[in-house]
Amino acid sequence: MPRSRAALAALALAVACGDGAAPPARTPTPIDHTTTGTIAGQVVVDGPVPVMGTVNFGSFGECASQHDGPVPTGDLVVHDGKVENAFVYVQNGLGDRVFAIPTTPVEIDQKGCLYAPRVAGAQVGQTVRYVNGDALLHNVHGTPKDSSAWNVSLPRQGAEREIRVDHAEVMVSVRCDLHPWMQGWLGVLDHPYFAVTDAEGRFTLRDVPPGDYTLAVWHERLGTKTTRVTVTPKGAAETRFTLTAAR
Ligand SMILES: [Cu+2]
Repeated sequence: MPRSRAALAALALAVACGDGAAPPARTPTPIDHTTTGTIAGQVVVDGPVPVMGTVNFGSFGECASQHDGPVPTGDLVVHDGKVENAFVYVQNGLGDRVFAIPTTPVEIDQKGCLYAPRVAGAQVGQTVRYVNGDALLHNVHGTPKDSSAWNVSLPRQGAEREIRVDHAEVMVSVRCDLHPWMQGWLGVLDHPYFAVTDAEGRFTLRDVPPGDYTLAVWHERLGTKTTRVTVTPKGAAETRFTLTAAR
């Protein structure tokens, strides 16, 4: 192969592999905010729900000592059938619209050897800032399937590291390799229409262009589900997801 062709091939390979750098900014599609509406709703669970376990801190007394008594694992927070920490997002229907990447970082703390929040969302290319609120070493190990993994060390209280995820993925698992119970989840989308349910299982997506959408929910223990929802001009669509606990 001539040298110039070899160089071109090497360049093409380098571009194809990527290096985790932020993709070039694309011009956002204009949205007519006078016609946008909302999608609101609630995530509930039908039938009996297993009792959430408690964290086994093992020999990590410096983690256990930050809490008064047993600490729930956090993977199944349900109050009267209302599901907290479910991730709700528009899965389909936005067409080829391009959305601006928010300049505000998503911040996730590590406090008492737990991720706070446990479930979070970010846009592709948005800064996600992991902060260490504990006076001990944590690492943050994210393992997306479609983007580069990251594994950053946060050796002391107040330390922080920022990452970005290159491709949409629901959900990305985030763990600390030192403390095996530490589990976080990051939902990454190429648009801003996602939310994590509150203690009442509620969520609201705002400024949604009129249209027909597939709305999806993800929960780490209760699985996934989709539903169809229509947003009329200035409309307020209301929906409800009913999940079932595995027997
Ligand atoms: Cu840790």
